[in-house]
Amino acid sequence: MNRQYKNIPIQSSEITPESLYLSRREWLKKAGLVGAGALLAACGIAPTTSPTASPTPENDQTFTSTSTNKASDELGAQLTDFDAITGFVNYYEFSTDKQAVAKLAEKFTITLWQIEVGGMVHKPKTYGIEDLLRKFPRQERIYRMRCVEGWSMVIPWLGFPLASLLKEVEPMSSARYVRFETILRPEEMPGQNSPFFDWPYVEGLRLDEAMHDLTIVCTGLYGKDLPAQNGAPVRLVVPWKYGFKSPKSLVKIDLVEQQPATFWSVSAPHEYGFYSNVNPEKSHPRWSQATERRIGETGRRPTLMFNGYADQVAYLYKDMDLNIYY
Ligand SMILES: Nc1nc2c(c(=O)[nH]1)N[C@H]1C(S)=C(S)[C@@H](COP(=O)(O)O)O[C@H]1N2
Ligand SMILES: [Mo]
Repeated sequence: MNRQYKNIPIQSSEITPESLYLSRREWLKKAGLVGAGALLAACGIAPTTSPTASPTPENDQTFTSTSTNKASDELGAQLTDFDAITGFVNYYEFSTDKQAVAKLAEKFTITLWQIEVGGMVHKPKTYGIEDLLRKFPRQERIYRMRCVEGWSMVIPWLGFPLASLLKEVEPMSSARYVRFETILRPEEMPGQNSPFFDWPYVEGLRLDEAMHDLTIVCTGLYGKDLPAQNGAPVRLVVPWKYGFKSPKSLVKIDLVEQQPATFWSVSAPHEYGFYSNVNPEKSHPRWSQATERRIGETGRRPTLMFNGYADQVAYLYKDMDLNIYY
């Protein structure tokens, strides 16, 4: 909690107001209003579901979303509850038990963090988190996160395009891929004592994927700094790929010539490829990827090609057979 960069301002105009983040019940409490009718009348919030549908306990747990505010993604889906985003996480360095991670990550040290950007660049540079926040103003990006395991969330991240950072270090023309390395600290991360994986967790993108505006360096969510369990102090988010292509706790970014090895493709090569674009038509060897469970919803919804970002990213793969390059 005692982060040195806690007081770096973010542009408030870019952040969704807190009222839009709170559950209807919480909002009512804060606003001192007494009933849902009063809430709707008082601030003109229109429910995304049919206005005649009566609220249920399940609805009450979800977050308010309207067509006129930013508290939904561009497909109109509501933000996932903060408690779910921070309480149900994949972070194998701590545990393979999603609900055990938050507690285990409580004392993770994130002060004096540095991130080294180098490899095939003209101006290699090491940034403290404070430098990053000062240099690259963070914006809110509401993205869908689709885990390869078949669940998904809608998360209001705070971050800035990775492209801004890469441009500053000036990639050489021979650079074709970007390699991401995360922290190795087994004394604070019990999962790193597991011999079943090759630590540290590493990932990679093709340079054009890395330069795409959707690809962000992420330092926060829900208008605040990242919680440790979500990858504090700095992670990557690549929304059209399965969640594991969004590495947490980044310490190193290298421009390279050859396609880099990645944590999951090393650990299970016939199950995970380098690209790992969300693709409902390409099954995982052990299960279908056609549908997903949106956390907070009942039932399943169809998974969309490139996680619904096809209009923005399909061109990156236009000459590729996605059954081979999965
Ligand atoms: N360093 C690291 N990054 C990681 C992981 C991990 O185990 N270690 N898990 C990945 C997986 S499988 C997913 S689905 C996302 C989940 O991000 P979230 O918990 O913030 O939603 O983080 C990814 N980044
Ligand atoms: Mo995942």
